[in-house]
Amino acid sequence: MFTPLRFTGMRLILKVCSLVLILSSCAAPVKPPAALEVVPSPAQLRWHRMEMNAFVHFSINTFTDKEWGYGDESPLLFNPDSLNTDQWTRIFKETGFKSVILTSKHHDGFCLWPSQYTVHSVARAGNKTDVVGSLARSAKNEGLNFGIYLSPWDRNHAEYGRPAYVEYYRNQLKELFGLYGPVFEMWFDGANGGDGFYGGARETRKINGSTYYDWPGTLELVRSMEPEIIFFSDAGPGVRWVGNERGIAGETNWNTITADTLFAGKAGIENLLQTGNPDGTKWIPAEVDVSIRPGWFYHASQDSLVKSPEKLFDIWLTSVGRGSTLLLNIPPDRHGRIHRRDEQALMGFRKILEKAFEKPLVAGGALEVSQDRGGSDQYGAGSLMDGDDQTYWATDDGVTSGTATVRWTSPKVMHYIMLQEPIALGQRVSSFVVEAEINGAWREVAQGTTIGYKRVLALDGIEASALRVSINQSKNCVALSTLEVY
Ligand code: FUL
Repeated sequence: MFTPLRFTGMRLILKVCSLVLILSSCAAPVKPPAALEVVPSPAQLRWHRMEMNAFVHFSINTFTDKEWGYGDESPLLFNPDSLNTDQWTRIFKETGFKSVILTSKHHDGFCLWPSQYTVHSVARAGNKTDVVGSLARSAKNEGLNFGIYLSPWDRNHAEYGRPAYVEYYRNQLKELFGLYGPVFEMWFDGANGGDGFYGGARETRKINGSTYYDWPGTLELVRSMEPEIIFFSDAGPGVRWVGNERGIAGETNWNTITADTLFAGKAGIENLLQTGNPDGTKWIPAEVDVSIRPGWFYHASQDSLVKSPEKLFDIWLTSVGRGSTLLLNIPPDRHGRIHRRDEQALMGFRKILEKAFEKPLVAGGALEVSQDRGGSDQYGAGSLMDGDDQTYWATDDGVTSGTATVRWTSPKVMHYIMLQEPIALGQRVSSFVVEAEINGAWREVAQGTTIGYKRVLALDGIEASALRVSINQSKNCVALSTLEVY
């Protein structure tokens, strides 16, 4: 029977339950870690996530067998007989590149588009195709971003070294951005040979790179046309040169650096560019530019020297695997096509990459961390292997070290470990160690300093039943978004 007393008791229980529910849902949510002072912009975050971009050096040098033309070459020499930018972008897309950056003008001053500001362009070439326009279209069709390299050093222009040249350079930027935008990255090359001949005159024109180009004015102009643009130069401000052309980012690789005393072309800063500076005041990550061949331009004599798929994979490990973005140059040949040897190397590289990182080893056993931030699952171990680099494990404020341990039900063969920090909050980790449980005993199998956007370390096929990552030092509380094992 249903008694009034029992009815009242039931109502009381229900009320208490709903109060508990309300209270628990009102429990203060755990606050995310505060971001560090220096963080990437949204455009820089997008750039990090691109990971691999294609670079294209194509110009009159392709036909004169030079790396640095003098600027007095006849435009008629530029004469590819089966130019096909769709072929380039198809190959780039298949390789996994997210963009292509083209030398619209190299140091010799020859323009790959019919610029209204000079006659030294494709307008007077053997093949008059507007290569910049054609590639911009092909890239768009493949869903690749488009970037522009416009050499500041110009050996063709009669006014190089004088104010009129800077105006010419800016007019060309306006022309390029107006005709071929959107442009995601602008490449300002720091090279300046210092001697040679200009505009046909055999003379030396020394410039002071830090003041002559008036970079702040040029950047302002470009930003007014493309507010989100990433500027590459030795010193950024969007991304910095990595300090070498061998495909090697620093094992210690800070995305931060203090740019005030740097400028494009400044000598003697290669080491600093490679490692960055933990106390740097700006987020200016390193971009790793390297060519698939010994030269930046195509030379038939280098057909046998195209980097092997294995070498390209090594370069991926020392660039993307060290938290940088890889900018790999693939120069079209004299036909205006990517040579089959380069295509084969790229496809082989893609296969190695896919095979190595096809599927992470799913932890069959426990995944544990030393501490969940505020005791909340949201910042717990589950975020490390969820395949989402936006969620992360974090410790309480002030706790600058911690461990994450993954256990499998049986020993597994392991080749790589991949770690990621949630860099939208800044870059934190400066020291970590990886240990593996092999035949019941723990042993150190890898160690490093920085992690950043992504860090991949080789584990050399060890057979282990558990892995432990110890973050020994972090700028503030520990935050890690990915721990995957392959
Ligand atoms: C250097 C240039 O001098 C090379 O020719 C090439 O363009 C490379 C990417 O940058 O500074």
